[in-house]
Amino acid sequence: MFDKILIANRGEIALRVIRACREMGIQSVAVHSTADSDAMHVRMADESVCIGPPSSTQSYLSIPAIISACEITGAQAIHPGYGFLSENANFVQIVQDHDLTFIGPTADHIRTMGDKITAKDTMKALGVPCVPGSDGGVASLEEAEKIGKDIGYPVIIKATAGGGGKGMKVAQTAKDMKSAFQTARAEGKSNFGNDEVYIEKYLTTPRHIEIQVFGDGKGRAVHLGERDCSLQRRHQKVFEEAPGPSITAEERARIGKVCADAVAKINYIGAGTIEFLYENGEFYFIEMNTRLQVEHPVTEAIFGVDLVREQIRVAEGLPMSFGQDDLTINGHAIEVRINAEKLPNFSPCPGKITQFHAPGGLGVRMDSALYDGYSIPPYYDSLIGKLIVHGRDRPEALARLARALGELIVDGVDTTVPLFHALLQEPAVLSGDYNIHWLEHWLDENLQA
Ligand code: MV4
Repeated sequence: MFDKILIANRGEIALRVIRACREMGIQSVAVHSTADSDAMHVRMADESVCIGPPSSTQSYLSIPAIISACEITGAQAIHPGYGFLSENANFVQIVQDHDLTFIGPTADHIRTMGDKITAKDTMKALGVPCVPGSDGGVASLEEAEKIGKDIGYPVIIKATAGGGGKGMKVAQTAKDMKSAFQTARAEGKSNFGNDEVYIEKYLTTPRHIEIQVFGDGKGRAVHLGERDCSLQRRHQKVFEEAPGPSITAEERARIGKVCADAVAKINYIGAGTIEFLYENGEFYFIEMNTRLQVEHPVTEAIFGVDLVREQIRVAEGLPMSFGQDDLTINGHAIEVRINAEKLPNFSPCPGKITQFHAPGGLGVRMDSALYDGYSIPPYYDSLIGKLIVHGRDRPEALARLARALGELIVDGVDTTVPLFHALLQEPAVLSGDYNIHWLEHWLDENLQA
């Protein structure tokens, strides 16, 4: 059993992990940059270590600094949270070389899923339905043009090392192929040092549906249903819900079993998310994330489980505390991401919080590292809180979200809260009838102007 865990992260997710540790009787170690000396995660942890200057590359991404912090404090394991080093296979290898435990998947699984072509090949072989397209990488424009002809336009060219929408280009017709192919390759090369690309049929109006999976690393795995994360702007999710408003119990059981069986077969350990595009009743695999995700609380709400506790348990070699038959859905949950950003352009808005009041009451969870008088530093991402509501059904969750947003006070900086008040007036949001493009279109018509 671990006595002490180091959390290689900051903000609300660091608090999330510290809370799980405390409930399990495990000591927590926070690490922080000099810009975060007064941050809530430093206050809330049992111990803290300053690991470097404000720049992430010299602090939260500094592998030597984090390993040293473990050695200084005697922490036996590292929880990476999300972002930063959470999907860095090289880091996982170094952690293990220092006889420490990485609370997450193996370096091999992270590497496999980090390369999108290898991930797709792996999932396809495991029986997971994928978007039709090239069989592996496409090395030449001639080959790309032949594939375009075979599968039919529109197609999308994706960099195998891509992420966050970078290195992704749509070719609407054969005429667009040359420039799309060359641009995708060039972006892969410049952003990720890898110009390998693959091609898929472009789905025009899908939803983004992701399946939460969890494995014990010994061939047992479960699924915890789906989240619909279609409401996003520039590949940043802003509103997530579970269960997905368009997914039936039969579809969930079917795709869920496919995903759980797939990760069981590869002895996957810990939390993972299998991302799909969902269109006309079909699921198409696109990517797998080998980490705990920002939006995990909506899944926790409807299943009544603590995913971080389970991550720590399986990292210790213990079994998961539930099997598939123990997992039943209770009600509906919605998360909105509160960012310190100024509308309409979502420009980052760091600064001093003059007043903070988190909403509460039945079915309300606010994960945030804010406090009165805290200064949001300008060096990190703009997520300052997640408001998660849970109701017996979707209408109740929506009403609770409106009520809780009304109670929330964040003064001193601009936030994305007004966006959510506006979205809760929209028939498409109220009915759940949206896709991955809906929010960007709505913003064009209602905010940008
Ligand atoms: C696609 C697609 C349509 N067809 N693949 C965007 C980021 C990366 N994770 C995959 N992405 C997409 N892949 C095919 N074959 C449309 C997108 C996409 C998208 C996906 C999920 C959520 C939001 C999105 C916004 C724009 C494009």
